[in-house]
Amino acid sequence: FKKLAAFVAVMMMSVLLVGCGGGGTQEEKQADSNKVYNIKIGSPVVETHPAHDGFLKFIELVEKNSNGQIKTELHANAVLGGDRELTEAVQMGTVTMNLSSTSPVANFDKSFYIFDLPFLFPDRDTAYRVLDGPVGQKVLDNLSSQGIKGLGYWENGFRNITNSKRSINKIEDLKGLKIRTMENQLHMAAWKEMGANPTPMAFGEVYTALQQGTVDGQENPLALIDSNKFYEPNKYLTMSGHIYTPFVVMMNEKFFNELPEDLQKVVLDAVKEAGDYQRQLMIEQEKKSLQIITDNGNVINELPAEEKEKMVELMKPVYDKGAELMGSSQLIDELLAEVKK
Ligand code: TK8
Repeated sequence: FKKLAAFVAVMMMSVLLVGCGGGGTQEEKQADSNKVYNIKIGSPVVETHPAHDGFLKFIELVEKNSNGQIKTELHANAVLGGDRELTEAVQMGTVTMNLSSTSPVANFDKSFYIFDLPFLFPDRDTAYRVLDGPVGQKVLDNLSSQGIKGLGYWENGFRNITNSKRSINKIEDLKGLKIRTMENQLHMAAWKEMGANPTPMAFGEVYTALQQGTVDGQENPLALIDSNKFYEPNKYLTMSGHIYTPFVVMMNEKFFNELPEDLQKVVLDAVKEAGDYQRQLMIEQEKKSLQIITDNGNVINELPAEEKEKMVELMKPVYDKGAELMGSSQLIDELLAEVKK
C-alpha cells in the first residue's frame, strides 16, 4: 500500500511541476526576452492632427520601455483605409493597432452607440473621468467579442456644425439641410430629430462631397474641420458641441494576448500616457484651429444656450432609440450615474 501511495505522490508532484512549468505559457513568453514583436499601426487621420502626435508618443514610449522588444511601423493619413476598414483589418490581424471614432465601431459592438447620445458629457474633464473609469472600461472590454482588445480612449472632441448655406442661429435653421453624418444609425436619428437631412458617409469622402455640394454641411470637432479643411467649402461654422466623440484605440486581441505580461503593461501604459499627452495637445489645437478658420473669413456663431436646451429636449427620443439599439438602457443609466458623480 505504501508503495502505491508513494507512486501517487510522485505522479501528483510531476503533474504539478509540468502544470506550472510547461503549460505556464507566461514563463515561456517571459523567458523569450529576445523575441521582437512588430506593431503595425494604421491611422485614419492626417499627420497635422494631434492624434498623429499621439501615435508618435506611443511609439517613443513602447520602443523605449520594451528594451527594443517592441518595434513599430506607422501608416498614417488613412493610407490603409478609414475607420471601418482599419477596424476590420485589426479584427483580422492584417493591421495590429488603430484608432477610430467610436461611432463607426458601434457597427462592430452596439455598446459603442452610447457615445452618440447628444449632450452626454457637460465638459472635457467629465468625459475623461467617465471614459477612463469603470463604464468606459466595460465598453472597451466588449470589443473582445470581436477579437479586438480595446486599449483606451483618446480625444476627437465636441462636434460643431459647418455648412455652405447659412448660420445656424436656431434649430429651425437646420430644416432640410443635407448634413453628412458618420455611418451610425443613432447619429443619423439625432439629425433627423433636429429637422436636418442626414447622409451617412465615410470620413475620407467628406471634403469632396462638400466641395461638389452633394451635401450642404458636416459636423466635426474644430481640429478635424481645420486639418481636413472643411472650412474651405463650408463658409458657416456654428459652435454647437452637440456630441463628444472619443477616439477608441484598438489592437488585434490575439496579438495582445501573445505578448508577455510585462509587454502588455508597456503597451497599456503607453496608450494611457500618449492619450493624456494627445488630450492636452487637442486643447491647444482647438484654439489654433478656431483662429485659422476665423482668419479664413468664415462666418462663425455660437448656438444660443436656449437653442441648445431645445436640442436637449428634442433628443429625448434619441436616448430611447439608443437604448433600443443597445438592447437596454442599463449602460446609459450606468454612464449617466458616472457623469453625475
Ligand atoms: C476620422 C473620423 C472622424 C469622425 C468622422 O477617421 O468620421 O466625422 O469624426 O474623426 O473618425
